[in-house]
Amino acid sequence: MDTLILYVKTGCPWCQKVLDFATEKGIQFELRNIADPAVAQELINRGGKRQVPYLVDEKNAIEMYESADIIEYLKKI
Ligand SMILES: N[C@@H](CCC(=O)N[C@@H](CS)C(=O)NCC(=O)O)C(=O)O
Repeated sequence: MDTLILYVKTGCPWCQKVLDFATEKGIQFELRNIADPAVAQELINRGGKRQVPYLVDEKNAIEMYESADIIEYLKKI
């Protein structure tokens, strides 16, 4: 599987929900934490707002906010 990037924030329950689901399914991410202002700016440039979790699947040119949508997407890949 190609690299999946997940923008997260420490202590974010919605991020944790996605991370727990991914662990169950054996899916791995490159994690980017928006505690780093440069990463937060990168997220805003990509998606338009500062909200995590945010998934990037570069191979399939898919990017999305919303933990429930991310989990539904991960079920299909
Ligand atoms: N409905 C969204 C809620 C996401 C959400 O509320 N994320 C918070 C952190 S838990 C956030 O990004 N807040 C902006 C910030 O922390 O800068 C989801 O399920 O993904």
